[in-house]
Amino acid sequence: MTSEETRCMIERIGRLKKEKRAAVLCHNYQRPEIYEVADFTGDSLGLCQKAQNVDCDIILFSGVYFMAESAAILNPGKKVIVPAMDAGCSLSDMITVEALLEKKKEHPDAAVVCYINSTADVKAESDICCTSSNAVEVVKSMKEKKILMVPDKNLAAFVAKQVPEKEIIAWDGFCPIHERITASYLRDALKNRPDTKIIAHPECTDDVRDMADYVVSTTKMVEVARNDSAKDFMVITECGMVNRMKGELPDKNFYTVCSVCFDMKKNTLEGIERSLITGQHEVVVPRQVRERAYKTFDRMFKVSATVGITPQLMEMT
Ligand code: CIZ
Repeated sequence: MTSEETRCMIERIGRLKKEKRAAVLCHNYQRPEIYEVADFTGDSLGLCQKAQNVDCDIILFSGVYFMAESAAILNPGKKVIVPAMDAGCSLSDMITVEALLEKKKEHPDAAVVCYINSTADVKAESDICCTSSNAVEVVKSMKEKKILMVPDKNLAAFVAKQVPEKEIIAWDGFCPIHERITASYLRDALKNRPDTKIIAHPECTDDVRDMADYVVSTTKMVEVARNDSAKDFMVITECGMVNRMKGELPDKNFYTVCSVCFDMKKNTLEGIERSLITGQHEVVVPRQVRERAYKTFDRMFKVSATVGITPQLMEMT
């Protein structure tokens, strides 16, 4: 598409949003042109929470499936649609509800903490949900000593280091996008950049996390770069994140060692326009699952509110 065609499409999407009373929620990892049509850009939890307060009939979620499912769990009165039904998450697919039920039998005294990157079914069988912004606080808040953390072993290892008083049993799942980023790539990228601060995502492997100055969620990445007096940052996560950071903090320099999530990139402006016109593809979570999954979110919100964690969203004008 030429830049003129892109501009026209962005304008058409703006008109469709008004006509359909739709809000577009855009995950940080999306293509930069999608930021242009978004009402809010941020992490999955912040976006779902925001959707609860937005006056709209339709939520179009530009992200991956578990995110739209989370929006549907938290916003039962609104229609949730996605441009690409096959934009999934390999990490969330690394656990099934049947396998979780088996594991729970092995550890009947463990509390189950599920990462937001999981299906609604898995959330419904968990005690509490967490995100990469609040996983440490969520685990600390549990009364049980034994915690089964699903499905990301890297997030579990990150939490285990900070909460040694708990016995963490990690599910053997991982995000293939973050696992592809190795410490040796990072060392190469840092050659001749001695003053660069490293910001890594908790889904990265141990050796990458160990090299980082900050290990934080995508939401927190913007915040730590804003508050740190350093000028140069190396951002280690999915490649889309660095675009958001450059946009928000134009006076700082951002470099990245990143890997592309092709599922995230299945969303396009064309797909968004088509979805708004057709009202497809609707994400529906069966009521019984939704109600049980909602409780895991609700418990997490209570912990987040107690420790004062609030999502930072970029409101688009
Ligand atoms: O919750 C999200 O949006 C994910 C998957 C990562 C993050 O750190 O924001």
